[in-house]
Amino acid sequence: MNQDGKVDISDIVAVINTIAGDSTYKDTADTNGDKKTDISDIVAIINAIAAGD
Ligand SMILES: [Ca+2]
Repeated sequence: MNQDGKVDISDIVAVINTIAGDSTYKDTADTNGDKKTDISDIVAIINAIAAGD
């Protein structure tokens, strides 16, 4: 999500920052592709981490 090649806690932080108004990752924060950046994207990241991606 934050383009560092890994899916980890830093991606969750990036989504939280995006929801809070930080535009740094606004183009990539929509992890699950539903056109919104919200808690569902954090869940998607957690699922990806849990799946070992
Ligand atoms: Ca989303």
